[in-house]
Amino acid sequence: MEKTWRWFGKKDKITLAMLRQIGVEGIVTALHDVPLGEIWTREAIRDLRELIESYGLRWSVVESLPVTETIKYGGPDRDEQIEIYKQSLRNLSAEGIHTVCYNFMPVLDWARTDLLHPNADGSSNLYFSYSEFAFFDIHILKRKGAREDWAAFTFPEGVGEGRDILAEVDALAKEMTPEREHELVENIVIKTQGFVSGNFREDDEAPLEKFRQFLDLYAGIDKAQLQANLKYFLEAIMPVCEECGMKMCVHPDDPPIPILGLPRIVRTAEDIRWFLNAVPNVHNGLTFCAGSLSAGAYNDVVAMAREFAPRTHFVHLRSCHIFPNGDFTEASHLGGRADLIELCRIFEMESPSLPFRVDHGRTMLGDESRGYNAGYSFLGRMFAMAQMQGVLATLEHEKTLAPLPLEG
Ligand code: DNO
Repeated sequence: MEKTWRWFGKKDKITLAMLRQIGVEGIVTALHDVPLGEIWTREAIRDLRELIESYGLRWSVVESLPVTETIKYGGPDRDEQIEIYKQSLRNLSAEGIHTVCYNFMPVLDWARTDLLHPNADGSSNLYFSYSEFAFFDIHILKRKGAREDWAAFTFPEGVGEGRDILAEVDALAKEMTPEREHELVENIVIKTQGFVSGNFREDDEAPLEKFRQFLDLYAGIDKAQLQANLKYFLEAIMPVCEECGMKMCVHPDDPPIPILGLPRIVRTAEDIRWFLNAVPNVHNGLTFCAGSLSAGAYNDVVAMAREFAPRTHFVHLRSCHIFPNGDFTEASHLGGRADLIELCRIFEMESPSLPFRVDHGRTMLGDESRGYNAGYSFLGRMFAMAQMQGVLATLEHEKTLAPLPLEG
């Protein structure tokens, strides 16, 4: 597979010169300065592409070309926004970039409650606590219907047995400090969203108010409607994708559970089967994010990789560990539920040129004070990248070994 790395553009503290030294071949990036919903011009794309190429690297994947909320909830200006999207796709293809990762998650791009959850060895990982997230929903966001939704929430089979989220939220409310409340808003709305989604910015003054307005846009939008809107979007852009050889790859919902009363449509094998069949075109594909999928106890990640490899255009290598109570954390790239070694074998067999990037990674050895984006450390990700390079080199080596004799 092609070894790529998510780089956040000229402002990223991790430079292209650094990436060259650690075995990166391709860059995954976006025009982060273009406001949401505006055309990515050929000039701006070329500018960034040439910068990347001047370091001996290539711009392999766009992550993300954001799909604006109006396309997701089916607002009055969605056709206009789809036209803009198509033009950006044409411009990217004219500059030689042919893989685009996007997501169809309403409002929130991804969610964690703790960005520096300590590991026993002194490093830290991202973490998702159901009770803290429910606390945020009920007491901080004060979403209408939140308490009822959490009262009805059930964990998937095998985890969270006997857990009473509302009782935990009430206990949390007694011990909550203004600092921890502030931190939860930072973690859920600002630090995880500011650098990726375009809906929220790091300097937003009233992020919760904005959040509520976004949520209101989805009143009455259920799973079937959101699926219909994804199909509408994909059918509209497929002719352009065919014409210019563009591979679209939707990112799974992270975490793969229903949250904030919003519909989620890329959580399970059944969901993925649905959207691949709804628009049965090879240009309509998947970002196989092993991390997002492995956070769902119902997902057999290896079986899913086997089934969906032919329609996978981009791979995120990351693995989650689910605790018996249902909370999850991001595990080592050689541990957790995702079995990244087997996934490398499956995807390498499918296509040796398929781009992958290590996703997230530990925060370690001083990463925490260097101002990197949440989940995108340098040393932690480099460590994970080295582990994956080792796995891939081993697989490559195995191919050249003479087969063992059948007997003896
Ligand atoms: C988080 C990322 C996501 C992803 C987008 C793709 O770390 O995996 O932000 O890039 O959802 O559109």
